[in-house]
Amino acid sequence: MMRLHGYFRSSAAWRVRIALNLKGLAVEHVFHHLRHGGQRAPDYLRLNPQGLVPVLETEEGVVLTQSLAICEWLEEGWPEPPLLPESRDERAKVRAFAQAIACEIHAVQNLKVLARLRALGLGDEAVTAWARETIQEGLAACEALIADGEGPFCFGAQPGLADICLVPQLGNARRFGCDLEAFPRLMAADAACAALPAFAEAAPGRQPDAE
Ligand SMILES: N[C@@H](CCC(=O)N[C@@H](CS)C(=O)NCC(=O)O)C(=O)O
Repeated sequence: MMRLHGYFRSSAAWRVRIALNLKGLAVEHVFHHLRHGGQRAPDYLRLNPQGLVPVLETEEGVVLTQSLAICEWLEEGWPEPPLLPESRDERAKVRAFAQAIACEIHAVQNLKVLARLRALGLGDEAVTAWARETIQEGLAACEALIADGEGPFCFGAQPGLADICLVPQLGNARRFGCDLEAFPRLMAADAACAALPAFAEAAPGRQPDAE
């Protein structure tokens, strides 16, 4: 059986949990407590020298890192239901939306960056404001990217890679107190996702390591 290394609150691991659920794939979960430094344990660093979750170990023992690479690997191995549209143009748009979240929002407000800001002397209030403003600004761009779409999901009638990235990022947005009322399309996609067991069961609060 495949093995997913994660942490209940990790939005990157959350993405992979959703993708696995959408594909109907069962995995063994291994949880690493990020606030206690589990990701820096020598055994874990041998798996992922970046010291980040998620890691997916395949049945053949191949070690995969980076949530978007893992989602695309799942897509190639189990094409149904598809996480990416058929049209090449649309696929590029979905990937761009996913990367707008993974590279431009999440990467700027993740645990490691916030810890660095604290180490540089910023207090809790300033660090929270950094995260909140980063997310708010990034989500405004995401809202504009899909504003003309029909929905209910980010790119049409079926959930896909964009939704897989959006839902965990909205989880972070709520944690940092963002004002989400300005984002009706994102909220509609979030609501459509929340109604699906694949998304609901991947939520942090449903994981065995949830606190
Ligand atoms: N780009 C990576 C991001 C992974 C990442 O930032 N993971 C966070 C949790 S969401 C982590 O492991 N943080 C540990 C740390 O910062 O020490 C991916 O998409 O997999």
